[in-house]
Amino acid sequence: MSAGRLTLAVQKSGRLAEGGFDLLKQSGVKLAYARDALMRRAENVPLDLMLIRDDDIPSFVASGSCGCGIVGENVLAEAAARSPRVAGLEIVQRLGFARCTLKLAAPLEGPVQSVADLEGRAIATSYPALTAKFLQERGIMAEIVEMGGSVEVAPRMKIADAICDLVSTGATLEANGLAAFETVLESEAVLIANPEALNGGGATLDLLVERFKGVIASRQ
Ligand code: PRT
Ligand code: ZN
Repeated sequence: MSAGRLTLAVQKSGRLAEGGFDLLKQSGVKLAYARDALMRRAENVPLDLMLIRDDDIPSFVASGSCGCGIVGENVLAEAAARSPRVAGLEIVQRLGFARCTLKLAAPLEGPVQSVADLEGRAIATSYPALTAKFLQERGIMAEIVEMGGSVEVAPRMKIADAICDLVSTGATLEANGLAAFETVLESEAVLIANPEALNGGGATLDLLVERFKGVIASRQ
């Protein structure tokens, strides 16, 4: 990490990577040819990208390995519920892409049709901390079954009675005979920063935010 250069954590590949690279490109950031799988250097701005899994972005920024990062609010909120250091990070700018909603859903015409019906049931999710917080706030006692992916198959496999998962078009729920009955969190990609880890790149962060705002405004 050379002095004066800001490090931005971006998802290596996936939905956030796509939107993040588009935003950087439209903001006029030119990336040098990739020699390194982990780092990409910008040619015309004192900025280096660190390419990692989205789930790792909050802790990389909170630890100061990166000054800022582009992450989904869903991943940020789950990490914040587990780590006070992540909870202390600030959202610098909402980015308006990768929109989705964390929802509770259950089989159509099954015994679970509402939040109250979750009492004593099992809920499969990749967001255990957010699900637990939601249930606790409503005084519901339920079992949380943590899954790394394919959460939508859990009711059919009798692993759980309901799920708490991300929804964008709703096609996955429909294909699995599930219906959403409650929203836990609305999410979009956000730019987060750690003011103590800017490495002298505060002006670069300001420049990025200004350019991001311009691109977002031009999309509306
Ligand atoms: O490898 P890595 O860990 O970095 O990637 P990943 O597989 O965890 O993430 P990825 O690329 O799938 O998603 C990254 C982020 O994109 C998420 O954390 C969200 O912030 C955002 N996002 C937006 C979504 C969706 N929309 C989305 N639809 N993430 C996942 N989905 C999945 C959802 O889990 C479900 O399986 O798509 C399915 C539902 O989609 P619909 O359209 O059928 O409703
Ligand atoms: Zn992930």
